[in-house]
Formats: sequence, C-alpha cells, structure tokens
Amino acid sequence: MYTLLSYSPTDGTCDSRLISETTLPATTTTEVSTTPRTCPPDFVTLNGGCYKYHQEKKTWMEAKTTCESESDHLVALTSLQEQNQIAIAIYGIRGAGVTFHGGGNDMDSDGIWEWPDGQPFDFSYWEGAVPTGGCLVVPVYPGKWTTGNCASDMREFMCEIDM
Ligand SMILES: [Ca+2]
Repeated sequence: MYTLLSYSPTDGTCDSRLISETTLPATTTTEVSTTPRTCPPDFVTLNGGCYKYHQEKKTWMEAKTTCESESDHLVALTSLQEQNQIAIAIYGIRGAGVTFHGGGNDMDSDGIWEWPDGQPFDFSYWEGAVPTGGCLVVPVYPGKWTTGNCASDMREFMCEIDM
C-alpha cells in the first residue's frame, strides 16, 4: 500500500489516501513535450520566467528554504532587464519603500557574490561599492541593491522557477 499525498497551494488543502499496489501502472512512459513549460497557477510569468512574491516576512535563510520547497530558488536577478521588471512589478504590488530578499549572497567567500541558480554574477546593481558579507536586499524600483543580515533580517521575498 502507498499513501498518495496531494497538496493544493491555492486553497491550502492537503489530501491523502491509500492506494493499493495493484492500482499502480506496471510500466511508466516518459512523454517528451515540445510545448514550452508553463508557470504553476500561483506564479506569474514575466519574460519567460516564473515568479512568486511572498508578502509574509521571513529571514533570508527561512525564505531560501521556502523557495526551494515550492520552486527552484530565491529570485536571481541576472540582468538589468530582469532586475527592473521585477522591481517595477513589486512597486506595483507593494508601493514605495518596500525591500525584499533576493537570492544573491557571498556566504562561500566574502565579497564573492553568487546566485542560487549558479548563473555568473556578471550583472550587479549595487548602491555603491561591492559589499562584503550578507545577503541581497532588493528595493522596489528604482532603488539599488544593498545587503542585510541573512539570519535575522525579516523581509518579504520572491521565489523563481527557471524555465
Ligand atoms: Ca532569474
């Protein structure tokens, strides 16, 4: 016997039921789709990427865990276009003065910034010199990036699914 769990992020319900081994298919097939992936219903599509903004505040470390459980990672803003699209979108939702966690961090080596999806950190939008230590703080448009404490600063955050 197996327990089948299904969780619905839209209404928060969780359904579990036992299914018998005999109901499982004897063989599985993998279908290769030629149509583009689509974003899950609670994510928004922007320029080919999938994003979900969380207005509840968490530490960067907690936000990282949340994003990894429901998507790929905390948002990685790897171009000026992506940075501005996201910052303008959040300004539209939350208004001026809001900051949120982005995925950039230099935990492995102080001053060497990395994105959680492994993309090169060759675009940046720092307010001033490249900072040392901390986790990326993204302000709504048109603000520039700063850093905050990864373990204690509570902020809203954005998750991203790579497409
Ligand atoms: Ca990205």
